[in-house]
Amino acid sequence: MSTPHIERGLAATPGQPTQGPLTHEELQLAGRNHSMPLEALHDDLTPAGLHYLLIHFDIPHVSLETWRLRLGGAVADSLELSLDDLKARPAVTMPVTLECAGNGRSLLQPRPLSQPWVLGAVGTAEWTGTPLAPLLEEAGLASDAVELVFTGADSGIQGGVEEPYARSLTIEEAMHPEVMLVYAMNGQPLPLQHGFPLRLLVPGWYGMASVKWLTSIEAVTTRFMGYQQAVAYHYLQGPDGPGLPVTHIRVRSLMVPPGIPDFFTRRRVVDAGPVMLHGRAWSGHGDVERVEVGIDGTWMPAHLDPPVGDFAWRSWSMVWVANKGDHVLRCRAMDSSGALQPTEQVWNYQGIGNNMAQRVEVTVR
Ligand SMILES: Nc1nc2c(c(=O)[nH]1)N[C@H]1C(S)=C(S)[C@@H](COP(=O)(O)O)O[C@H]1N2
Ligand SMILES: [Mo]
Repeated sequence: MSTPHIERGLAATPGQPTQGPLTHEELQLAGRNHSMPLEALHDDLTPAGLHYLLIHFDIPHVSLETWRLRLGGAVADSLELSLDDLKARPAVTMPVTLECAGNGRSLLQPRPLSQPWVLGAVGTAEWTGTPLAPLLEEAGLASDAVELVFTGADSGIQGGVEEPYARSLTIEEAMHPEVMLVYAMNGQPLPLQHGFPLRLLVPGWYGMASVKWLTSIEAVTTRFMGYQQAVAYHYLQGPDGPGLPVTHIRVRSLMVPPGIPDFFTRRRVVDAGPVMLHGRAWSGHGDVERVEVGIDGTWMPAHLDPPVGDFAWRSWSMVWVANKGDHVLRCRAMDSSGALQPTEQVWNYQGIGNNMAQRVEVTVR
């Protein structure tokens, strides 16, 4: 079977940017990893079925009977914990906005070949779990431990390297009180696709840090050099590294596209008159302090509601009096670190952290 209008194979070297049409490989990934429909920005919390999904390899099959979390390596006392052991520990429930570092990738020109996100690789769920720091204190980290390596039950090949999905945090990063081991999402057991039975949650960081299907935490005395840590997730200008590692979420705002869509093009059609524009804004570098809406290039401040939580988005709104004709709507946020979303693309080789202000084309009738 062939798909004549979709480029296959030849140009599809992962990571290599292209100006060409969407490839078969990108379509395969886009079909597996869905985004959050932007109309879900209406609600404080994203239902699990609408929350974006990113799975590098296959969803691993984990049996609860045999599953244990192992905490070992450079520690005084290794721990082996069942899910019941973890649930018996102090529990915290917290809304957290997760965003994939590749959100906005497909809008870059040229387009880095990977999961071709448009803008919906984000969601806010209420996560329940137990804080990590007390567990680390119980295990007793060795004085020469420098990092903790978090490993998932899933594995595959990326960049020619076969490995389980694994990421590390420095001891200091891992000891932050908001870092948790979570077993529930929106009050339900963690769904299979979101990491059942247990995942790490690193609020404020791009999603890659929140390792799903967690099986082990290992204290190590040298920096972890796994593929997802040392090769992937770097801000680079070309194929050769090292570049800066990707960590916290860059400030971003998104709007619910107003009016109604055309089925195929998704172009918006809006009736003339007052239109309530609204959306959400978030940042992993500080509080969102300002959101502005651009109407045909003129920026105006939006009204901000309080954040849903310390590590979750806040909603914004603005009334637009829409006149007949074609218009371009944009939104941009600024956070307490002084970072402002750019209006032009800031390109990088892996298509990471593209927080360029959203653009919505609208026809007012
Ligand atoms: N074990 C494992 N953890 C993982 C991943 C993965 O492929 N395997 N993907 C990461 C990435 S890149 C993101 S953006 C988030 C996505 O979390 P979600 O699917 O629950 O939204 O999980 C992270 N944790
Ligand atoms: Mo991601």
